[in-house]
Amino acid sequence: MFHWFPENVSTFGAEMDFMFMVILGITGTIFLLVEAALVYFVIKYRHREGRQAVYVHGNMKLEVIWTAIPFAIVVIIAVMSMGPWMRVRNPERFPPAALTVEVTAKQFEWNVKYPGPDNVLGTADDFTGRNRLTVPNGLPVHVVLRAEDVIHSFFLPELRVKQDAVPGMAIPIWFEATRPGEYVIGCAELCGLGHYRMRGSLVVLDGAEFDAWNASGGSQAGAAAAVTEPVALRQDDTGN
Ligand SMILES: [Cu+2]
Repeated sequence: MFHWFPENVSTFGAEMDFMFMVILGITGTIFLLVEAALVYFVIKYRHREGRQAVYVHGNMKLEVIWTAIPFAIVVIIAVMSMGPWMRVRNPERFPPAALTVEVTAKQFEWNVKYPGPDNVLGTADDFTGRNRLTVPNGLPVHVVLRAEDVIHSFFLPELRVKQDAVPGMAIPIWFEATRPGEYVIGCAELCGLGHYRMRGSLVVLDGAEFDAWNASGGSQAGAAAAVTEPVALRQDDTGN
């Protein structure tokens, strides 16, 4: 097994990785076969004095075969992906949220709006944070993804989450972390000159630790708080 992925700390990460390996196995095998055939034919049919080219009009049988096989492969991949895709991407099948936050991408930062101790977004105890998303471990978290300016892509490599943030849209996603720790938030869509520094941290806290953090309005964000201290809720950030 290859170890080119970051450690998986997502409940659905193993399914994602499995599908990735299945598709890579199929496409990788076909790639090797095609390249081998290419090299073979380049050598076998290389120029030789006196050899005439042969005119081939087509071969119905071959064409049917090389259309039917890829079609079957694509259908198999689609059927295999359907379950994981629906579980991860269909809002109607999201597990009930323990926490729902709004993440708004803009050049070049991630702004997070938390519901606060009452766990309801859009109330007086909401608070915000910048470039830092703090969530509880082992509980489903919903994120409503927005963008202020251009298309960004919200990427949590360790959680196997990647979703475009599109201006004018509120896109729901979810994930559930399986281990406390600090992970990466990256922007996976070239969004301007500062794209490379559009990074943040996903902080996964144990239940009690998260509750304390949440009850204090995000003020105990830990040692890294100096960099990404929650800022006072600004009216223009909320869009309402
Ligand atoms: Cu971006």
